Order: sequence, then C-alpha cells, then structure tokens
Amino acid sequence: MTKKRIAIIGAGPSGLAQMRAFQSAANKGEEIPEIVCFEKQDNWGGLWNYTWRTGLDENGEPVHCSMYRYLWSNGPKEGLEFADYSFEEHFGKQIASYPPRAVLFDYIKGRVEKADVRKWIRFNSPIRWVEYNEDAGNFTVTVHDHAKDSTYKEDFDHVICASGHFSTPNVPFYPGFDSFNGRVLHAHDFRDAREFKGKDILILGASYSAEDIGSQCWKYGAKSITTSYRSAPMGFNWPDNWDEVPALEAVKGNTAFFADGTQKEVDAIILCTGYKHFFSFLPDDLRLKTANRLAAADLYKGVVFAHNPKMFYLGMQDQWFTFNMFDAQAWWVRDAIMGKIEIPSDKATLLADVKEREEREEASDDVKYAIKYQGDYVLELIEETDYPTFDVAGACQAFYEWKGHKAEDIMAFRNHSYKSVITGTMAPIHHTPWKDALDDSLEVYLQN
Ligand code: FAD
Ligand code: NA0
Repeated sequence: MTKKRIAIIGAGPSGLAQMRAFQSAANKGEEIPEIVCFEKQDNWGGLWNYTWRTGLDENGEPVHCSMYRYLWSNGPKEGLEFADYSFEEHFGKQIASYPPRAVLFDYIKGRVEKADVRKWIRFNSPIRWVEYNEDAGNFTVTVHDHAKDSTYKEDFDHVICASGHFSTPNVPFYPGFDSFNGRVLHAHDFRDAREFKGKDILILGASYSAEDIGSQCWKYGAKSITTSYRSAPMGFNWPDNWDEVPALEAVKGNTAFFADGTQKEVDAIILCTGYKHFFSFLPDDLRLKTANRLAAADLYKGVVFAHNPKMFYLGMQDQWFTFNMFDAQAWWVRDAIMGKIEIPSDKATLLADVKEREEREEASDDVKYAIKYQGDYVLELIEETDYPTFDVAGACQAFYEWKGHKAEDIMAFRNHSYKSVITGTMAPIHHTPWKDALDDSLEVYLQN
C-alpha cells in the first residue's frame, strides 16, 4: 500500500507541533505518512520569526510577522511550556517567567531541531491554492517555489492548515485618517517603539496589542499615550502620561475627537484593532470562516473541518493556551489521520459538537471561566492521545495569578514568577524589572 501524503501549511508553532507529533510516533516505531510542510517564509517559527520588514517581503509576499522589537511574552511561560520539552531541558536551567521573543523563538526551535524535522519543510514556498478532488478523494495543492520561481502541483490525502490568524490586519477607517498630519499604522506594521520617543500617540483598541504596544511606547519614552476603546476600557492603573478615552469619532489635522466630547493633539495613530482569519489560498468549500473566539466555527474537536473532515485546522481559536494547545491539537490530528481516533462520518454529529462548544463558551463572560474552558479543551484532547499529560489546572492557576498581577500594576506584572507545571521548579524573579530592562536580547535575559 502506498503511504498517505500529508500537507501542512505553515511552519509556525502549530505546524511545528504537527511535525513533532508525527516524528514522536515514528520514534516509537510506528509507520507514519509522508509529511510535507510548506512555509512561505525562509525560516520556521511563524510570528516568532522576527523581521524588520513591513508590507511585502523579499519575494513580494505579504509579510507574515506581526511581532516587534522588545516584545516580551504577554503571559507567563508556565502556561505554554511543552510537556515533552521543558524550558530546563532547553536552557539547562530554569529561567524567568516572561521571556522576550528571541528567547521563546530559541525554545521553539530547540525542540524541532532535536526532533530533526526541518528536512520535511519546503521554505520560500507559499501555498497558492488547495482543491479537493471529489472523485479521487484527495487534495491538489498548488505551490510557488520562490527559489526556482516556478509553481507546481502535488496531491495529498490530507491538508492541515496551520497558517495562523494574527497576520492579516483588520484596518478600520475613521473620518480624517486620509488627511491626518502624521503616521497612521496598524499594529501588524509596528516594529520599534523608539520611533515614537517624545511623541503623543493615539492607540485604538482595548486588547493585548493596545496594552502592549502602548506599554512599549511608554517604556521607550513616548511623551503621552492615549488609548481609545470602542466597547469597554482596559481599566488598568495606567501611568500619569496615559489616558484611556471612549471611541474615536474623527480626526482633523492632528486633533483627535472622542465620543465623550474630549479631544487630543496627537503625532501618530496606531490601530490595535485586531486581525482577520484570512485564507487567500482556499476555495469556498474548504475555507474556515470564524470570529476570533474559543469555540471556532465549523471545527469538530476544534480541529476537523466539518464540511470536509479530511481537512484540518490548527491554532484557529483565540488563545489563552498556545504552544501546549497546538501540541494537544497536533497529537489528536495525527492520531485521527493514522486511524487511531475515529471521526464521526455524519456532518450533523460534527456540527453538534461545534454547537455544544459554542454554547458552553457563551455561558459566561468571566475571564477565569474562559481560561478554564480552554484548559479543559486542552485536557480533553490530550487524554485521547499519548501526549504527556500535565497539570493543566496548575497552568490555569498561573494564568489567574497573571491576571491578578496585571490588575495590581500593569507596568510590573512581568516581574513575577511562577512554578513550572512540567518540572515543578519555581522560576527565578528576573534580574531587572521589566520597565528598566531595555535590552531584550537572549544573552541578557539568561543572565539570571
Ligand atoms: P503563526 O505563528 O502565525 O505561523 C503561521 C505560519 O504559516 C507562518 O510561518 C506563515 O509564514 C505560514 N503561512 C501563512 N500562510 C502561508 C501560505 N499560504 N503558504 C505557506 N505558509 C504560510 N502567544 C504566546 O503564547 N505568547 C505571547 O507572548 C504571544 N505574543 C504574541 C504577540 C503578537 C503581536 C501576536 C500577533 C501573537 C502573539 N501570540 C503569543 C500568539 C501567537 O498566535 C502564537 O504564539 C503562535 O505564533 C501561533 O502559531 P501558529 O503556528 O498557529 O501561527
Ligand atoms: P489584538 O489585541 O491585536 O491581539 C491579538 C481590539 O480591537 C478590540 O479591543 C476591539 O474592540 C478593537 N477594535 C476592532 N475593530 C475596531 C474598530 N473598528 N474601532 C475601534 N476598535 C476596534 O487583537 P484582539 O482581537 O484581541 O483585539 C482587537 C493577539 O495577539 C492576541 O492573541 C494577543 O495575545 C496577541 N498579542 C500578544 C502580545 C504579547 O505577547 C502583544 C500583542 C498581541 P471591541 O470593541 O471589539 O472589543 C506581548
């Protein structure tokens, strides 16, 4: 019998988790399918693969990276640690709880280098199109090989889409943007807070990007920060030069006008207005259409596309849990593909599962409820595979404490540390308070 062929779209944390899942089965002596991962960038790591570029990349593709210089993890690393590869195994010691991007990139890379899966990845290879062949029951994938500047097609038995959903910016228009006397940019194109040193900046949005990009600009010397919310304020105890105001109505020249009748002179506007699930390479019958939520639409068990169960999606949910949730999903998808887990054959059953997840998510607006909801999901999946189980309740506890630390002091929450749920070791307190730590290099971070 010929081996099944599996296409993975994207070598970010989700796609890498999928490769590690298959490799771990092979390591145990199991016969695994042929794996081909297509990655449009020239390296792995997804969003964690930083680039200074914005707009189009060196190949003319939309730049994937939404990360920026000086970005530190916004949640404790104890909530995302791989159960099969601890921070201590990677760094040879326990490290502080909110690693900068370069440190987390190194950690992600370490596990897949050890697993030796880079050989499965075709870099500089964006997927252009995926088609399902009814007759053959398989997929034809069209790929652009930028190294050769040629496109080609290959057939696969399954497609696993792990292309991320925090890369295509949601960019609203407000009256006066087109004649604003300064820069208007989306968070996706934000790269270096020092650009805004000494400036009055306006940030639209009230979620993680608004909070963190505002904090970066504050840390690196912006003159003032004004964050404008559409629905509800973030409500933290902001520093003196930070105001939180209601919705923006319009700008005129450099003056921004808000719904409460107040106004503010600003030099730049940063739109922290979120991202779109955007799959330009997928036809209508395979394309996921969902909001950024915990129970993503149309995904049985959060991973199987109900309208074509040979197609899978990883990491499409809104995220409290990240790396370990992608692992839980990847191990589950591996076992479904390898026939160890059965996917119900009728669509009604698949959609009923989705509906149940949606209703359970909608049952409460409470943040702790949402964290536990996603923790329960991670546990549900890992209980059905051989992914090493771990103290998910302990990871939820780290998230609850993190929320409390943010409420206490939003500019100091990263000075706290938590206990690893994988090794049981307490993380050290970082050697320098976050607001004073201007050098975010791996070498400096690891000096504990
Ligand atoms: P991505 O990381 O987006 O990777 C997707 C990959 O698919 C990319 O490599 C991309 O090039 C590739 N791809 C896309 N389209 C194609 C195509 N057509 N063909 C081939 N390849 C393609 N999470 C945390 O846990 N902690 C944090 O501190 C944190 N900070 C974040 C900060 C920002 C600014 C953002 C936007 C997100 C942050 N996240 C954080 C969440 C982040 O979503 C996850 O950590 C993780 O990167 C998601 O992994 P992924 O593989 O699903 O997607
Ligand atoms: P994100 O903050 O980029 O995080 C993504 C926000 O935009 C909401 O507040 C929404 O308001 C607002 N918004 C949307 N459209 C708007 C409009 N037309 N006018 C005004 N406001 C508008 O995006 P979201 O979706 O959370 O919020 C959109 C991801 O990036 C997260 O997973 C986060 O964890 C990650 N991230 C991490 C870090 C770090 O780790 C930094 C940044 C981002 P409303 O009214 O819809 O509530 C350091």
